[in-house]
Amino acid sequence: MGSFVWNDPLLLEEQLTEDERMIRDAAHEFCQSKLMPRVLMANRNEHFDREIMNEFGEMGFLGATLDSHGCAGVGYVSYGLISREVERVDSGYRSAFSVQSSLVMYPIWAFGSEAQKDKFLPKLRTGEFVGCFGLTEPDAGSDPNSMRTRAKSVDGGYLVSGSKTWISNSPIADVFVVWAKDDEGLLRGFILEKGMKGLTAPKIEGKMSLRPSVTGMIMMDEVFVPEENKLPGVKSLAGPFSCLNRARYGIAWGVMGAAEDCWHRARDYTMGRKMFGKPLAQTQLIQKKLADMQTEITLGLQGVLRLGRLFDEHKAAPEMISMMKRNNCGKALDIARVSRDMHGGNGIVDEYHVIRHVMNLETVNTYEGTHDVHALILGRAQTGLNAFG
Ligand code: TGC
Ligand code: FAD
Repeated sequence: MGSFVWNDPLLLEEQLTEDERMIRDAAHEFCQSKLMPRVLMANRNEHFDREIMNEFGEMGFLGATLDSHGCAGVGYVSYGLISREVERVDSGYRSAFSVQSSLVMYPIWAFGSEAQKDKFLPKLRTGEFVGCFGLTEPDAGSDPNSMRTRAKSVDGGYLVSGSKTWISNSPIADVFVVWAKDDEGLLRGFILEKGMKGLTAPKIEGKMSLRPSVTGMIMMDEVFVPEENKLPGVKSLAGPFSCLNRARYGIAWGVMGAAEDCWHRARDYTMGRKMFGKPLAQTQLIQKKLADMQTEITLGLQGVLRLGRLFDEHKAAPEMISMMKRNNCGKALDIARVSRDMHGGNGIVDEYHVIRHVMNLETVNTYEGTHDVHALILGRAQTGLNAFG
């Protein structure tokens, strides 16, 4: 019989290639030494340090799966491993990384013209430019097809009008990938640039979740967007959804990092804290909770590893991604809440970190398709009956 590794029960380590382990180790070292020391005050002050984007760029994280314009061209398991290390620190930092990579660089790379790729990808890769992705609107969240933003055809381009809300990075963005319907009602993607007349991106204040990430609106009042800034390769919701597939996959890995942080902190805390004359970790109830965390995280990681391999073989289906995004976000949120409880009163103090993960994971369970919306996607796929609309 083999031996049991408590923090890697099914030996994920052995399932990774040498290159994947190296990328993971470099990401772990960077995140713990550069991001972790900043996160407490960033969360307290609701502040995103813009410099982090340049540091991500130096590490080669941004657009890492793309294979042109200086991007690293790594596989999807490596992308997932980076996401897990970043979110082990904070979901807000992972948000900044995944929006730039999967929701801004990917659509330009996949649907953009050569001129668009040459103009935007190099600066997005280094973090010199920050990008954002505008799909959600005040009255179109889970149902993006009901969006009101319109791109009216005019001489030389389009006049784009409408408002997007809950947009990660928009207040600090240089590049805005915005989705709008054209005169024929077809869904199109446009690259808006900071400084265009009629374009503003006010910050949303007072978030109690994802505080180290900046979130805002995109207000567009007849913004003239030249023809050359339209993404030529998109004319339906399949465009933005193909970006969401990648971001949701990264989230499914990322939340396992946040969950692991909560689990390890709960184990350390309950081993060190004595109540009724013995360590809390020596009680049956605490051990059951630790065993549940260990099991769910192990299964969740095996699921995303398998999905990552399928991604690299071009066999990943959207429903597989819905399953892992939904399961891993829901399980991570449960684990964070239980870890908070196991820390007793200390669990509500930011210096113990778990309450921050609880607050963050409330958002992660909601964005990129809510927990219930992914259930409906899976329900539709297995019954053939559409519960939407
Ligand atoms: P439906 O009829 O299902 O599909 C319309 C068209 O889209 C295609 N499609 C997909 N293509 C690729 N991948 C997918 N996952 C796809 N899902 C759908 C579909 O084939 C069809 O194509 P075509 O060419 O035939 O037109 O559309 P519906 O309107 O019934 O959609 C329903 C539903 C619920 C599936 C969908 O609207 C949904 O997923 N809603 C959730 C919305 C969402 O995820 N929003 C995310 C906003 S961005 C964000 O949250 C970023 S946070 C990032 C961060 O900070 O980290
Ligand atoms: P709603 O769609 O109004 O849903 C409310 C509730 O109703 C949910 O519980 C949902 O599950 C439920 N519900 C909806 N439809 C059904 C149904 N048919 N049957 C049963 N229940 C249903 N969007 C972007 O475009 N870009 C971003 O960068 C971005 N970043 C974000 C950052 C943060 C911090 C947050 C909070 C959100 C972000 N979003 C972004 C938006 C996010 O994707 C939406 O919040 C999400 O899709 C849900 O939409 P909604 O908030 O309008 O909720």
